Amino acid sequence: MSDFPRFPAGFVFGAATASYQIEGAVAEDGRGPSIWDTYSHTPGRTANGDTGDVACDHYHRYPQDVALLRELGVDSYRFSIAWPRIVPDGSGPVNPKGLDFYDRLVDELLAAGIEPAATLYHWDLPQALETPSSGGSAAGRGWRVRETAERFAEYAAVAAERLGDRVPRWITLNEPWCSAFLGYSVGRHAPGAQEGRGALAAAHHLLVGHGLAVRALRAAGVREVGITLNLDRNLPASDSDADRAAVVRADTQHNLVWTEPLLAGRYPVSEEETWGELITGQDFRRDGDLELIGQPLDFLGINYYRPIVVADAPYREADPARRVATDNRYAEVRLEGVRHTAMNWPVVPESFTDLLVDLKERYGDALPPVHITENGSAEADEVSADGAVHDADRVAYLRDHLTALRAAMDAGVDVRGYYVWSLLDNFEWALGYDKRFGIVRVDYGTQRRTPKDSYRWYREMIAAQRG
Ligand code: IFM
Repeated sequence: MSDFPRFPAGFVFGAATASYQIEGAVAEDGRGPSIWDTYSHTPGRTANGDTGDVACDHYHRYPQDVALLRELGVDSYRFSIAWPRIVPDGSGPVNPKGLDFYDRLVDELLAAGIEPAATLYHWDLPQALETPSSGGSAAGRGWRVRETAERFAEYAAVAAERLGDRVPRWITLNEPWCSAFLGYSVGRHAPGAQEGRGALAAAHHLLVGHGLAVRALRAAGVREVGITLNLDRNLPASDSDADRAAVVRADTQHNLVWTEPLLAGRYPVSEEETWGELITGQDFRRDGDLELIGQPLDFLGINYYRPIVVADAPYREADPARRVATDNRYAEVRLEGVRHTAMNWPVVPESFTDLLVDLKERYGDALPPVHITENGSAEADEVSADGAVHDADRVAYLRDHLTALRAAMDAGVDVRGYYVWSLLDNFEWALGYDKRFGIVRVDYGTQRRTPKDSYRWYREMIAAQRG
């Protein structure tokens, strides 16, 4: 017990999931289709053609999952609300049965003594907002257009109106980098577009949507409002000027594009050297946007998994039609000499400390209290003869990252909570069900849940804080 890192009284321990990754029941109780339904059902988009149609069947099994959380001893559970369950067409009529589901979930959590933390957007955009359905009221074109941000705020208001009396912590967006750049530039996430300018417009409109949703949530009187970013620790592959410049481009796109408007009231000074003419001629920004986006936050959510080693890879002028705003502006290099998880991500806990300390140095008092809203590892889990999953690598990952987090707190970063990713094995987006992040194993054939050794380690670690 003695090697558990120690956290101050009141520090929040939690576990996280997301709607499309666990719920299933995609055509039940009036839920509309999302861009992830369309994307995952498009041949060749996901590993093994996996979809979230059933996932962990959490929509029906949520009482069992809440019981697992209670047994784990967490203070808080971070889940996401599926926009297409609440407003199936993206705009227009609200679906009461969708709201009822989250109502039941929230009440079940509260009865178990667990504080709910709700994310409004974990990537499941109503399909009608990307591609209008015939007869529907939505205009379409996804996050490329400002109207989607406005519809998002309307949905936020509906959700907060119904759940805001019992859900104290609200997260507007999860990892907008993935929505904008993986979704509209690299094409590896829904809606699978490969555009340069479209991705930059999406990034901006996501931030506008965040700002509008903050207003809606505050108007509904919720207690705490924040946003979750997957900030990256970008390290140069060498000392060369070219690789260092590549780090500036990677930092701009992964981090500064979000943190500068959110925390410093400006767009990144390095945006022109990062995106060139894609950003200089932009017409999607409006007067007043920075004030909207930069409204004070109660907390900043940070998801951290790994550092990225970055090398120079200049813009490929040769193929202007497929200019993308991300992966041809730098290259990612494998970090040797450290363990890699099943995602092939390097395990470097010190980078977690450095990321947080650097953020504090850059933004000072403008950095709100931080919640680590995701951290965890996908491992090649095996079920032993005794039926257990002895996931020692995941245990080590969690222990070392919690220790690194504590080091950042000792260095002056105000961190208030930590949510492990994830409670359950789940649908890992384009990688399907092959990658397992859960501290609870899910047998997708039977839907049987088996707590892994990491679940027991986390439970003991939480108990040790209180004992
Ligand atoms: O599974 C994802 C989650 O949806 C968002 N953050 C990263 C996780 C692991 O890739």
